Amino acid sequence: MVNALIKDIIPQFQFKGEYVSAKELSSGNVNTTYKLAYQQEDGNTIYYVMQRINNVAFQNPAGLMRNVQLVVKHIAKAMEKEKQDCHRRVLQFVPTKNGDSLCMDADGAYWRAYIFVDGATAYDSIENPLHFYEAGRGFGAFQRYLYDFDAKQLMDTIPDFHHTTKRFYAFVAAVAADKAGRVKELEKEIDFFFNRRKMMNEIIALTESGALPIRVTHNDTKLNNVLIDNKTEKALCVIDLDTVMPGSVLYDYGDAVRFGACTTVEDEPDIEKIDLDMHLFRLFTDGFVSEIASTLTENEIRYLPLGIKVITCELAMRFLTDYINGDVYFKTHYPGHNLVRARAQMRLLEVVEERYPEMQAYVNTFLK
Ligand code: GN1
Ligand code: MG
Repeated sequence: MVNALIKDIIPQFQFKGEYVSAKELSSGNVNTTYKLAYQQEDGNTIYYVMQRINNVAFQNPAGLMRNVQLVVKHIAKAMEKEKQDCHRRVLQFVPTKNGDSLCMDADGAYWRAYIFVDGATAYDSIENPLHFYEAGRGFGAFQRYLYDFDAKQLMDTIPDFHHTTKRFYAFVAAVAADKAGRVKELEKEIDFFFNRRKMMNEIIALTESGALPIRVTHNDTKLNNVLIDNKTEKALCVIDLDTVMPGSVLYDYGDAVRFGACTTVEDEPDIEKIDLDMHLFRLFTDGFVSEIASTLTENEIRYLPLGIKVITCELAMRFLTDYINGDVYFKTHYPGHNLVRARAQMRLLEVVEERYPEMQAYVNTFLK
C-alpha cells in the first residue's frame, strides 16, 4: 500500500514502470526522503528518490532547483572535459508530468525526484578507512569541477548559511527570547559559546580581508553526501546539492572531518566516547588535497584545521539554538534530541581544540 503522505505526489512525476514500494530514508535532518521501487517490463527494478523540500529551511525551492540544475550541468561538462564518464556520477532529476522540476503538495510544500544511483552506498559512518580517503577525493574533485563556475549565477538558498558570526547573533537572540522556557537549564552551554565568540568569527574575518578566497562550495559535506561505488570502492557521486553556494573551502573540508573522523555518531549521548580519529583526519586530508592542490592557495592549506573548529562550533550552536527555540528547524527523534546533539558537538570541539596543533602540523606538510 502506498504511504498516505505520498500517494498524491507519486503520480505527479514521470516515473517509468510499475510502482512496487516506497521506503522512508531516515538519515537527513532537514528534508524528508523516500526511496521508490519501480518494476520494469524487462523484470529489472529502477529505484527513484523522492524528496519533500523542507520549507522552514528553504524558502525558495524553485531558485534552489535552478541552482542545483546549473551546478549538475557544469559538473557533467567539467567531467567531459577531463574525459571522464559522467554516468552515475551526477544527479539525474525526474520531471513532473507537466515538465516541471517540482510539484506542490496540499500543505504547500514542494517535492522533487531523481534517479537513485544503484550499486553505491551513502555511509553514515566509516566501515573501511579508505572510504574516507575516497570521500576526501570526492569532495575535493567537486570543488575542482566548480572552480570556474560563475558564482553570480547562484541564489543563496539559505542566506548566511555559514556566516558563523551571524549564527552567533541568532543564538544570542534565541537566548534572549527564550521561547520554549529552556534557557534556565543551559548556563554552562551558553557560556561555552560566548567563550568562543572570537574564534567563530575567524573565517569570516579572513574572507572579508581577502586572505581567503570565496569559491563555490557544497556546504554540507557529511560522509553520507558522497556515494561510494560498491564494486570499485571509489567515490562516485556527490549528492545533496541544496546548499551549494559561494563559500570557503574550509567549510567543506571542516564539515567533512567533523562528521567522518569522529569516533561516534553525531548525536552520541555518552560524550566520553567522543574522540577524533587522527588517522581518519589524515586520510581525508590526503584525499581532499590530492584533488584540488593545484587550485588551493597557501592560506587555504594553512587554515584547513580552522574549518574543522569553526564548523563544529557552528553546528553545536545551531543545535542548541534550535533546542532553545523549541525544536523548529532540525527533525528530532526524541525530546531533548537537539540538546544531546549540541552537547556531543561541543565535546567534539573540545577534542578538536586539543588536537589542533597536531592538525596544523600535518596540513603544513602540504605547503611547498
Ligand atoms: C542538516 O539534513 P542534512 O543531514 O543533509 C543541515 C546541515 C547540518 C546537518 C547536521 C540545510 O543536513 O547544515 O550540518 O543537518 N542542513 C541544513 O547533521 O540545514
Ligand atoms: Mg543536507
